[in-house]
Order: sequence, then structure tokens, then C-alpha cells
Amino acid sequence: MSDAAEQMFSIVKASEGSGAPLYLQLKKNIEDAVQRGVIGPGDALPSERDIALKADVSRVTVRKAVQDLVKSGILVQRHGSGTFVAPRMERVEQSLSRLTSFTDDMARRGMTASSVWLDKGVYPPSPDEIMILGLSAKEMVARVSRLRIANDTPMAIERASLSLTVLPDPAAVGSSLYNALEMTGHRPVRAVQRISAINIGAADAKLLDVPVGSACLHIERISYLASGKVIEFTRSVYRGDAYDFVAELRLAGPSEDFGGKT
Ligand code: 16G
Repeated sequence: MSDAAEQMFSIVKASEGSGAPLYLQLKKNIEDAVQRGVIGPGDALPSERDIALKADVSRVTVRKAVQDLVKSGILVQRHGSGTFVAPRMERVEQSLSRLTSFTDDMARRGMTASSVWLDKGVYPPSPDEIMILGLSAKEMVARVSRLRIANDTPMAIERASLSLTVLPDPAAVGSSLYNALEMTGHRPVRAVQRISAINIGAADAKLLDVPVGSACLHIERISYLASGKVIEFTRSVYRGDAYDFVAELRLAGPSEDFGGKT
């Protein structure tokens, strides 16, 4: 570790004229070192014991500072291998005017899309699924839920529901849902997407490898066939630190309404 990096462990004790709690000083020093690039994404921090020795503070003080920095996403801890500066997230810019699939989006960027399956099965539908997919109460619904990954980074969790008439065997879906729909002539041609801000809960945070409560985007997509039939109802959680959704806006003509709810 460079001399400049070692500086982040120099703490001023109360007896030496500083009133700030030791863990806050240590936390700020590490945060400043990350911001100034003295230590970079992926760099390892010394062990808790070594930091305590270098800073001449207790291990409890080090733990408190490090835990706060992990919570705010500045550091990451990997079981058994230590504490690291969080990797820098390459933000993905996603157009809101084209109906594309995750697989297409990543391929266009030269990234490899992969998924971890969380669920694929047939279930009795929820009231939302009945209403949105236009099912009868007796029909079952196909659900495919996946953690979507770009290169090695988890980007989103997508939970899709479809009518069994278009996806009779969800277990047969391979790496792309839209490719599976395309094969049976059911790829959607239009979609309405609703995006809202959320603070992510513990289970989804673990899957996306982000701190609990971090800012994410909740996206609901309802997709349609050319006939106007709803084909897909997907609820997703996208990482807020990874995505910019971009929409092109044009001045409305005098006869166009603004699409708002009245
Ligand atoms: C996109 C869609 C999702 C769709 C998926 C299909 C959003 C927010 N979501 O990620 O609704 O199910 O693509 O991707 O854009 P796939 O064909 O790669 O499985």
C-alpha cells in the first residue's frame, strides 16, 4: 500500500485535539481516499486487525467504520477473502423508445447476457395476473423469474408472468424469453412500461449484490401482440447505480393530448 494510502489510517485522538469519534474519522479518511483515487475499485483493504494496529484504535472501531462504508456501497466484503473498494459500475444507457429484450440489449453493447433462474413454473394466478393477462380464475399462469447478469455483474431481477396459451411450458425457456416467444409467433410488438423508485429489500439486495435499502428502479412492463392481446406482465427490479433510462421527447402537436390520467 502506498504512503498516500497509509495516510488514511492516521487518526487524531481526542487527547491530541480532535473531538470527532474515532470510527467517524477513520470512515471519513477511507471515504476520502476512495474519492481521491488513492485506493481504486477492487483494491483490498488491510485486515481489520492490521487497520486497528496502523490506526492505533480498537478492532470494534475499525469494524464500525468498515460496516458503515459497506452499507453505503463504498466498500464490499467477500466472505473469506476480505474487504475491497467496491468495483466501479459501468452505467448502461437504455432507450425507452425501442422494445428490446435484455439479451438483445447486452449483445448490442458487446456484453454477455446470462441468467440465474429463480423460478420457472405454472401457478394459480394472482388477482393482478388475472386482470392484466385477461385470464379466467380457473386458468393457470406461467412464471419465469430470473436474475439477469451482464458479463459478471448482476443487473436486474425480472419476474415475468404469461398466459399458458402463449407459454405452455415455461421450463422450455432457454436463455431468452423473447426468443422463446418468437419461435411460436408470440414476440411482443408494443409495451407499456411504468418505472418507479424503490429502496431495495434484503432478499433482492442479496441477489443483486447491493446494500439493503439502496436506490433501485421498479419496472412493470405490460407487452402486447399486434392483435392488441396482452402477452407479458413483468415486474423487475433494476440497479439504480447501473441504469439510465433515456426517453426522447418531442413538442406535442396542438391536437395531441398528454397521455396523463384524468
Ligand atoms: C427486458 C424486459 C423484460 C423482458 C426481457 C426479455 C425491461 C424492463 N424488461 O429485460 O420485460 O421479459 O427483456 O429478455 O426492459 P430476454 O429475451 O433476454 O429473456
